[in-house]
Parts: sequence; C-alpha cells; structure tokens
Amino acid sequence: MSIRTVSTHPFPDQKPGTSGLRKKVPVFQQPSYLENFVQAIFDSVNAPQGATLVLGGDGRYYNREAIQIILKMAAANGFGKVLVGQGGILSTPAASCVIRKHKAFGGIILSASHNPGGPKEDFGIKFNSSNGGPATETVTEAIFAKSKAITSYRILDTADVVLDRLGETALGSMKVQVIDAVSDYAELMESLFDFAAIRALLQGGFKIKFDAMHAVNGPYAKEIIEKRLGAAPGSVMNAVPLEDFGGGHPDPNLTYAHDLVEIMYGADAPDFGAASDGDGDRNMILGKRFFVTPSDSLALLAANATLVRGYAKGLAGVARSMPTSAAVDRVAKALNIPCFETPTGWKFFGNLMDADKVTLCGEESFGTGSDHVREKDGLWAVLFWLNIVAARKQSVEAIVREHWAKYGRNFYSRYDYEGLPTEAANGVMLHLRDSFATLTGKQFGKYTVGSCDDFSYTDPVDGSVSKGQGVRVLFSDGSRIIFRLSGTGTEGATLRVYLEAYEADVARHHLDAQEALRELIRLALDISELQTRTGRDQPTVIT
Ligand code: G16
Repeated sequence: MSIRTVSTHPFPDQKPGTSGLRKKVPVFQQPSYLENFVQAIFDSVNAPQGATLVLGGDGRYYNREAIQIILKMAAANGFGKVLVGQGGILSTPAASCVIRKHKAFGGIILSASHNPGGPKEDFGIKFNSSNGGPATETVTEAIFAKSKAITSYRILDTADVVLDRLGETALGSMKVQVIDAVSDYAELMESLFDFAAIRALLQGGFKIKFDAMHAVNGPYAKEIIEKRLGAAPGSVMNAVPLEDFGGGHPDPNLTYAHDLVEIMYGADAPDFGAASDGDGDRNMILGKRFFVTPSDSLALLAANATLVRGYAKGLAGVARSMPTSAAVDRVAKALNIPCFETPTGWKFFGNLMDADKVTLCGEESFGTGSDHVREKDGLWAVLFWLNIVAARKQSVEAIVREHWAKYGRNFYSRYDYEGLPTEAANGVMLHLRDSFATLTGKQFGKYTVGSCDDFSYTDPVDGSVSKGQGVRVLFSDGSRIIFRLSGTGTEGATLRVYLEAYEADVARHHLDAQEALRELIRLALDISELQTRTGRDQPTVIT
C-alpha cells in the first residue's frame, strides 16, 4: 500500500455554486476531475494530521465510486479516521448531525440535491466544516483558487473498502468506520420532539403520507415515521432509494412530487402529506387538499415553536433568505426577536447560529431548519409540523388560516426559467440593474416602486460582504419582485422570479396565489423584458 502523487492539470470550471460543485456525471468521470477538487478541498481546509472526516452521499449514480476515491485520498492526505455512512449513504442533515456529534474536523457530502440522478444526470460534492454546516464563501473561494493552480493530487494505492458492513477497517494508517446512517440522526430527532404525542396522534386515526421520492430519506422515514412513531405501514411511499431516483426529479414541490400531490388532492386524502428531496434536506408540507408555502411554513414553525419540546424555551432569533417571503418577519416582530435577511444559500445561516443569534431559519426553496444541525432538514420539518398538529389538535389548513388571520397573508410564488442561454439571462439582469433609476418612484396600477437595488449582505458576525445577490424591486406597500440567477443549475442559466404581495384583509385570504399575484407577475415580465430577451413565454416551473 503506497501513497501515489499523481500529476494533473487544472480544470477551469470548479467554482462551487450556491451549494458546492454540481456538474453532470460525465464531467465528474473525466480522469482527475473529482480528484482535483478533493485535493483542492484538502489543501484549503488545513486539517490537522490525524483529523476525523465524515463522508456520505445521497446514493445517486457515481456515489459509491466517488466514496472510494475520496477514502483513498483522505488516507493519503493525513486523515486519521473517516466515518462513512453504510453503503456510502448519509442524508445531508444526518451528515451534519454526525459531524457535530462526533466532533469531526468536517465532512464531504456527495449530492446534487433535488437535481435528477443517473449516468447522464447530475452529481455534486461539497465540504462542511466542524460546525456541521456548508463551508463559508471564504473557504469555497479558497477551494476554487486551489483548483485553478493544482499540479498534483495524492491517493493511496489500495483495494476498495467494503461499505455495506458496519465496523472498522484500516486503510493505510487511517481507520474507516462504516456507521449506521440513521441511528445518530433518529436519536437527535427523539430528543427534540414529543414522539409519544405524535404516536398518539397517528394511532388516533390521523393519516399521513410521506413521499421519499426514491431518494435518501426513505430509510430515515421508514425508521422514524413507521417504526418509531408507529404510522401505518405504507405511510412512507417511494421509500427505496434508487441511483436514478426511479427516473424522477427528486424535488419536493407541486410539480415534481406529483404522486403525492395526486393522493393529497384526491378522494379520501390523508390528513397530512410531506415530501423530501434527493439528499433529504428539503421539505414540502401539505394538508388535506392544502399546500403550505415554504415561506409560510417557516413563519408557522416560528409562531408555534414553544409548543415543541426542543424549542420550548423560545427562539433566539430567526433568519430567512432574501427572496423568502416576509411572513416570518411579522412573527419575529410579534415575538420581539431579531429577524435576519441573508443571501440565498444555507451557508449564510451558519455564523448566525454559531453565534446564537438565530434558532430557526428557512428559505422559499423548500428548506427549513434550526440550530440542531447546520443544514436544512426535511424530516425534521415534518416532525416539527406533526408535533404542532399533535399539540394543537387542528388540521394543517385550520392552523395556517388562523395564522393568516392573525398576521395577514403573504401571497407568494416563484417562476423559474430553466436552461436559458447564459447571455440572455445575464442580459435580463443587466437590463434590470440599468433600470433602477427610472423605476424608482414609478407607479404601475396600484403599485408604486419604493426602491430598487442589488442585494448585498454584510455578515453581522464576521463582517464579510456578499454582493450581487439578486435584484430587488420593492414596492411601497411591502410587495416585492426579486430577480435572481440560480447558483445550482448544471446547464445554461436558470432565472428565478420571486413574487410577493401582502394582504391583511381576511376576506381575501382564500384567493389563489396566482390570482392574487396576477398584476405583479405581469409587471415583472414587463419591467424585465424577460419574454423578448429570452424568447420564453412560459416558466419551466411555478412553485
Ligand atoms: C441549495 C442551497 C439553498 C438554496 C437552493 C437554491 O439547496 O443550499 O440554500 O436556496 O440551493 O439555490 P439557487 O436558487 O441558487 O438554485 P439544495 O437543496 O439544492 O442544496
């Protein structure tokens, strides 16, 4: 067994996006491509000799091969131990939990999240720090800089490690411990939520359906929802993780989680429905024929947190990404706690949580989480909701409607234009930035533009500044239109248009969001010239 130093040449395209490096599988399969990025991580994070690393992924195509390469490289780069999930599997929140519980130096998570998997589909890799959260921008920039100057990588020449059997093996002088992927995480969930109350709810005839979308959360949901909480067998659907997610798009929204949506809007619908994504960090919550927007879900969890054991002492503060609706801001105001507005990307919440400034945070992109780990957490959100329902003994819809009656309703929708030519998408953003002066103060029907800007964030903990985080058109009544280019796509550019209108009048809360937002949508298309500049007259996905 010897350490080999292999000469390599840099790839120019290894800049991490919103959440790590995501590319098509064939890109990762190019000789040295994955190895270069892993070496760039190791060279940037300066782990002390003998440090412990956590390793796992969402089980998508190329997961196992990548795990073997990373194990051999970790051994050649001085790590003392790697904790790897059985079969190479760890959901993203479980990886965060394991890093924290075992006080590891950090972790490598293999996932392209909600993007499809398969030989021609997406793969991804990211580094999480010792707090269990995604590396900060300073670290990801250092990794990118290293990747551009790399000349060699180190790897141990050895046979593959058996990943399916629990226990410890040696890889050179490094230990590889294959751990149960579910148990640490399940134990953490039991410490936060009232499992007895949820069990009583489920045994009292409350029916649920959880769609694991053939992704990583299947075994987690089976263990927690069916086994520990006693939900009827079959309550977890699409529970077997598959390398290609069964050919589906493991994105828990009304478009892609259609199996679940049909059930929840069909005859004899269960009382509660939920889905999570490829790597288990996103969630969608549904009541009987009722959709809870992720922005509302965050506000609801904040407003009801003290009903839940793990949060009974109250919240230090809350945070949301800038495009997420301001529903949670109203709750924070009522609770008299701080509310932070960060750029899109879970990595921006880490500092706030480490400094005990926030307890709950969330994003419009179907992500909700708390300081129990440093990633968003799909199953956690589902358990939080079930705990609230068990405590309040009301339906999901009744809980949401009561919330709107008290705080008002933030109508919300996001339009995604995927796979656009990069130049056309950049052209729209450029045009918008050039229009700030002419738009400000202008009146469009009932809407007057109060201000426009390109969102910039100064981290209140470390003072770092992140610029160019999305164009905001802010109206005087609190309504907003946001334009932003996605940082997670792997083909062309994805332009996201986020729309939000506040409505205090209960008599209008029953409106369909698309109906309530119609005027803003038209306005967004007009001022951006999106249709003429991109040639698209319809979004790819509306959420
Ligand atoms: C990632 C990030 C999230 C972000 C989402 C969408 O989620 O962790 O913070 O909101 O991407 O980002 P974008 O709008 O740039 O595509 P995930 O679930 O893909 O890891």
